[in-house]
Amino acid sequence: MTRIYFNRRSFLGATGAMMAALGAGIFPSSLSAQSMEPDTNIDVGEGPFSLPRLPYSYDALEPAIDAETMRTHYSKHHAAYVRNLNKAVRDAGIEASGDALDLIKKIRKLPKDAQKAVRNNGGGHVNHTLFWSILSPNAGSKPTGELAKAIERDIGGLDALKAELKSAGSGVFGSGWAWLVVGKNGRLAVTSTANQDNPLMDVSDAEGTPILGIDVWEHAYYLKYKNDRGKYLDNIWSIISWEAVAEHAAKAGLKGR
Ligand code: MN3
Repeated sequence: MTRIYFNRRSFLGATGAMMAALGAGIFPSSLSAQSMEPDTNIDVGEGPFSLPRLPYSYDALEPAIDAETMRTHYSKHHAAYVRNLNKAVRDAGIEASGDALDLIKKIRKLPKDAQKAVRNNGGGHVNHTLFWSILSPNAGSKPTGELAKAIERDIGGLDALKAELKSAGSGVFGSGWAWLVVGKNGRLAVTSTANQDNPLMDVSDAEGTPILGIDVWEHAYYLKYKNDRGKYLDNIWSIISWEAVAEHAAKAGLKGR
């Protein structure tokens, strides 16, 4: 089978210029890592997928998330998902662009023996790419505009949203994610998934397009919070970039009133 690998070199130039134009520290508002500048200092093996550069330093999200957690989470965990995803498509001879989101939407169509690896590692890659993009040391305190109106309309306000996401995150037994999604009806909803599942996966029970995801794997909080997942879920609001969430919401088709 022919393998088509994304040519990293060809987009480094264009993406570098784009990132420079956007200014450091701003993620393009796409779930696709393909449009982001790759971190070439961390080896993720041969293949179409690259690790998107973290747009802030490891200590930038202190005190909500400590530097050591960020370093390990990004350079070890996320990098391993990308490395293992590259290996999975290499081993199975899967044709893939550098867009992991495309791949995880059609897991059922992949060779049987590759499905589990793509589900776990493709999900891990997509989920963490979204996660880094909605965190910011310069986070605003509140959603504004259409997003704020939709949170009021569909969830009952910001406090209700925080409570629902905390409940969803606390309710995940073991590892997983709590999500704010835009449903097919253009409205907001809170949901959760186990492991590295993403609501956009064809194999997921959850539905919708994630615009805010909170990692509730122990590796996301254990060094600082130990077993207190609830405290981590309370503190994360200080570093949520509502601007980034609003950009994701617009792309996901959030309907205004
Ligand atoms: Mn994680």
